Amino acid sequence: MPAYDRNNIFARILRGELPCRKVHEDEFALAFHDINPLAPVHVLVIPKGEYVSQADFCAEAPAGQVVGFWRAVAKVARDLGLEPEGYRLVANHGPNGGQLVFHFHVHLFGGRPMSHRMGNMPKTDERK
Ligand code: DGP
Repeated sequence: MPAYDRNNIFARILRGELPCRKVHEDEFALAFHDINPLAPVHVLVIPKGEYVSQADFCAEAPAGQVVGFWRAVAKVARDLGLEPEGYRLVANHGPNGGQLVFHFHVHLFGGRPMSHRMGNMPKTDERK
């Protein structure tokens, strides 16, 4: 994995240097709509801190921040009304995982049934 780049896109969004369509913000996390949505709801949740990946985040972040981040993910899903029908969480890790932005983030997909083909990201026209 690369070292953390303080000028990656999500770092710049966190600093307010680039705009985003914000869904939620608290002391642990920022959530915003993905620029290229793959589902009716496609939100990214990122921790406040310099973490390249989920592995980096879990190894390096204080325990309270890890808990706070994952609670924020759950809150976003709940607040967007996704709980009753369900949703999918994805965290891409490294090149084989398809990670493009090296600031740890969780994709939250909802608003339609997801495929069982877990190896692929959902496509906009995908059906069950
Ligand atoms: P990943 O492959 O897991 O690293 O996904 C990166 C996601 O980030 C991808 O779905 C597109 C999204 N993205 C990239 N640049 C921007 C941006 O400037 N704004 C927003 N909102 N999303 C972005």
